Amino acid sequence: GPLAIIPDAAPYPYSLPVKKAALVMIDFQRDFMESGGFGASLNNDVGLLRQCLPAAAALLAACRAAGMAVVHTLEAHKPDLSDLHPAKFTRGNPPPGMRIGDVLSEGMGRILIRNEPGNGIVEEVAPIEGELLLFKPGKGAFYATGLDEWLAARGITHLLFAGVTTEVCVQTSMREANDRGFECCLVTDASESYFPHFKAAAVEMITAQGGIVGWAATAGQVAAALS
Ligand code: TIU
Repeated sequence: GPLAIIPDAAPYPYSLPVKKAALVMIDFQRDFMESGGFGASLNNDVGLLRQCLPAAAALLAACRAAGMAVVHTLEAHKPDLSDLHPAKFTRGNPPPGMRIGDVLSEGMGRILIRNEPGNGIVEEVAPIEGELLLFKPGKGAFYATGLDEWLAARGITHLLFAGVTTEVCVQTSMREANDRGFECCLVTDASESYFPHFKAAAVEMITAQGGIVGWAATAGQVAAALS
């Protein structure tokens, strides 16, 4: 199959066998990215996160055009909370009304619950027919999702990562993938954090030491390699 090369990837050129690759879009959900959502209710600036949407949409379009597999994840729990550990439920001592499963608002519904309005993917990067949509109860995309079996069944060896937030769910997922033997590349401008210095540090620690977790490149560099 075709081999795309990203010569300017950090820390050195990244080779992407297009038919053995998937784009993993992490948690582009209204909960984290829209005003009135869960992230905003925790005093985070969702405008910062939204800065990655143009690059994320361009990346998604380029990968679709190349015929690459696409996976979307949502941080989401079952309505009965049976997949929610007490450690996650109680972390941070959230007051009643602000806990996972509570109703945040009429518009957003229950916090981090599958299929609630706030748990939908923002329209700029919404999934289309034929793409995998995965609910994930943890921060990493491999924990309790079946993602590794899905990728193995398709012979996928290379993963491009985009999404929010860079240092939490994106980095955790990329580290999980790296330990499972995938060649991973973070698409830096298609990922954002509520804390710019955390994003910068995450990119730096992923690519340090010869790419100890993987590579980093921009959406434009990926699109150029795929065109
Ligand atoms: N998707 C994801 O990163 N979930 C988080 O909880 N991130 C935070 O940065 N809090």
